[in-house]
Amino acid sequence: MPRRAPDIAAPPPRRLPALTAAATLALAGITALVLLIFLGKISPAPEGPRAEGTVFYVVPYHYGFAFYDRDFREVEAMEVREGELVTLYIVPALALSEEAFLAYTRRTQGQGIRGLEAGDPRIIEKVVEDLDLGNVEHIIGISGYPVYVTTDVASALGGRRFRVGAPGTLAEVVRARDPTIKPVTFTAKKVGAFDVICMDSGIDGAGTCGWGHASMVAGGALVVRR
Ligand SMILES: [Cu+2]
Repeated sequence: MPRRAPDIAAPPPRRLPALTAAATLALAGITALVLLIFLGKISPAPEGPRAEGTVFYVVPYHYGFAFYDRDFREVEAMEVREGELVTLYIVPALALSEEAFLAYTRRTQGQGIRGLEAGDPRIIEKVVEDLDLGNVEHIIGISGYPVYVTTDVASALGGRRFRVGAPGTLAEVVRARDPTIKPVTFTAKKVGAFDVICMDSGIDGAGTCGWGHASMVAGGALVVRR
């Protein structure tokens, strides 16, 4: 009995019309999405620059403030234009390593404070005393602006004087999205120069950061230009 010759002709391609239609539709969808993102109609990241506006980092330390722009360059004052949306990220100096924190403290020592002259070693002693007393937080305010942010670094310190395994630089803390960072967003409606201060926590004028609290005034640190 002769064997049947194998069928050389390839079988007709199987058609999957439903699948093809679905793929075409998906492709069209992706194309439309990319087009919308490209045209700026929708934003792939809702927390983009539009939501936060101009960014500055504010580092409160015992007993003063340091200000940085978006690129972590230190600035004397935070300068913005009238009507601009501004976001300040408050990064307490105590969120950083002991070394970095003490470097900020030496700024205070270099200026002198509360009758103690510049360079007086007792200034650092007073800071350490405050840390041991639990006077570790600051309340950041801006005169004439609705800014009132209380830091929460105590939880990161966990009862210790300095934070264990803390990052050494502001940029590192920010990139790690450290939980000690507190944001505040506002619109610069008023023109002028405004002071950044550590607000009193009680009616007696006491603060949360202790001995040098009253000296925590950065005069004209927010400048709003027309
Ligand atoms: Cu303070």
